Amino acid sequence: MRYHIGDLDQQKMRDLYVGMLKPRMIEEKMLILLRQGKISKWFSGIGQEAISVGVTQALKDEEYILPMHRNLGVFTSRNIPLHRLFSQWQGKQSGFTQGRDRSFHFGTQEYKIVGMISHLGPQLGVADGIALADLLGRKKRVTAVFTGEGATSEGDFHEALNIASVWNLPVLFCIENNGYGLSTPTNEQYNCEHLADRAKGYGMESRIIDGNNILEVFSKVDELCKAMRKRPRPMLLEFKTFRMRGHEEASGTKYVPDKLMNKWAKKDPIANYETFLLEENIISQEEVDKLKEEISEEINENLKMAFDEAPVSSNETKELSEVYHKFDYQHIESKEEVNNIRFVDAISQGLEQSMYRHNELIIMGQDIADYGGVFKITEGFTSKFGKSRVRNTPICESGIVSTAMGLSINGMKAVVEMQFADFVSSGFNPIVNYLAKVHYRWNEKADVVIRMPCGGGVGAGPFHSQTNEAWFTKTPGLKVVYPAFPADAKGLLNTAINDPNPVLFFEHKGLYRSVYGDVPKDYYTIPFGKANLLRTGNSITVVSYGAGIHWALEVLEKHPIIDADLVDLRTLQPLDMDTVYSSVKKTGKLIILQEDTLFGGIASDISAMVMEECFQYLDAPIKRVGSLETPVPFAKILEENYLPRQRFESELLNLHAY
Ligand SMILES: Cc1ncc(C[n+]2csc(CCOP(=O)(O)OP(=O)(O)O)c2C)c(N)n1
Ligand SMILES: [Mg+2]
Repeated sequence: MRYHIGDLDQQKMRDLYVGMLKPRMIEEKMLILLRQGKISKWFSGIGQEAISVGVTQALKDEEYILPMHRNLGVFTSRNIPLHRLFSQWQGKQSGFTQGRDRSFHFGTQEYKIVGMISHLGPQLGVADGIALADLLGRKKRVTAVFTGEGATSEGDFHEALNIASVWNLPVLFCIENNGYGLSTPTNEQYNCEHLADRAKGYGMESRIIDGNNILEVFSKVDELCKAMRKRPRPMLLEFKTFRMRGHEEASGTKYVPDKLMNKWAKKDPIANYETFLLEENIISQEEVDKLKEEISEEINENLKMAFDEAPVSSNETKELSEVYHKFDYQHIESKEEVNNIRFVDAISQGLEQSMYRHNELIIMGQDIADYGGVFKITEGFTSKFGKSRVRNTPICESGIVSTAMGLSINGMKAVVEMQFADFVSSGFNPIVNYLAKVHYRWNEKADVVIRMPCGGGVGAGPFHSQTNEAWFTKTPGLKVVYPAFPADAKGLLNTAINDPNPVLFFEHKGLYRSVYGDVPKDYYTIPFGKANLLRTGNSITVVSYGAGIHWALEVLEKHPIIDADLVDLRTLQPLDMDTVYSSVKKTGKLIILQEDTLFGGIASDISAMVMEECFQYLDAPIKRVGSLETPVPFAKILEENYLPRQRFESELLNLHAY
């Protein structure tokens, strides 16, 4: 291996050596502990240390770095006390996830490290968001993110690079090409010579770097970072390296040809560099021995601390209370002056007033800038807030949701407009796995609202009509809001934007231009988790939300004989069951109407909870009404039969007569 010293001083060269030595020695210790059954899974980065260490040392402390599962050198280079890492791996309290997630699956604002989720790819989009926040704040910083060559096959890789290029974000995309993704060799993973060649397709620069040569890694990355801080732009780096151990320790390396293993063993980044430093008299053998002794002592002392720490205890109240970030709801009362406006105008107003209120709020979505969005909710916004805050995005839901996550990590707020709620399936992974779980895992907030124009009755067929709230009410960590009236829509949207938790905000398209209401002109908020009793009666409780509320109102008006409580849930998570329970205790009968197909929807859960809580008050079986168990059909006659409007009327009459 050839080393070019360039203008590096001797101290820096020693720092790079120590930087690599530490993760190597920790790993060697871990391999022993693994064999003794004292730690669980281990993903080895042996042989790849030069990349983690070289990149991290080229960054400034205040610059974010997003490592993967083989980047122990990132964590040690940021000088995290080792006992905290060891406690993390043992699932103990002073680890970064308090036993809630394993290995390298954590982040820490203290050390500006944002760890991975298992799904690999979303990490790249998160880096985009962090870099966007820096760029908008004129911070002149670089964000570095790692990926293996295997994960470059994920759509998230493509989306993140494309976004970074279109928006000129200072992200250093670091591919560690180590020959394998689990057992899959590179020739079964991609079909181009170098992954770096892909940069051209995205319109960005790239470099190929010898990932086993620490001086090359550090010098090149250092130079590129300096250039990117001056002139922000993304950069794709392909580090050529090799995975010297199994995917994880238990899985072995049987499928790796010996020849390959032997070839790369000769390129060991630490052994070669140590020889070089000794030969050049930059370090002496005594110093090497002493360094190893010191590191070994540090490891042993810190290991003892971690082993001495008691196992985590399980406290149900604590676990449940840390799924969501604490939100101090501030009630802002609505003033008296109102305008009679449409549902769609109320949302637009709430969004606009929130933009004035929160300078750190960014809106992202397809065609939302000058075009104003397909429903014209952000029409005129660019002239008020500029295109850097009202951002047209490429068509890449997953990448943009991840970008929103990154904005939040770096101190901003984001609203993402799904063009249609149906398309959220393309951004599903980061929502349910990243945003939803990040607070529980490592105490980080996901200050993101996802606006969901949803619902049927508009003759739009299977892919522009769904009301898919059940996909999200299932997932702890998300809040789900579903207003039925303009005034609620505005107040709840304002609250959603104030709330630092991820909120799915459902807006029924059928209500957009058909429902009017008196909406207070000024800014105000409405609390989550408070249902609205729209009508009061004594004989039946009707529970619904969204368009279902309007259908229920119609039917109840048609049948004045039915003396019903009508409960508009308004938010599905949190869910105001107290209002439902007290109504059912009064009426003794419950019918729940949801627009979505019935199976697995919120109506089923409400029904089950009422059965558990109010069994002795019930005078009739609880009735659930929903759409037919089919996709949403296009033709009017089919859709009318699909939707539960008519069935609701007959079921309500049945229940009334019971
Ligand atoms: C979405 C998803 N698919 C599959 C996996 C299982 N998996 C975890 S790591 C990995 C291999 C990754 O290979 P690469 O990106 O090259 O990184 P390396 O492990 O080589 O560092 C696989 C298949 C996963 N975690 N997430
Ligand atoms: Mg790999």
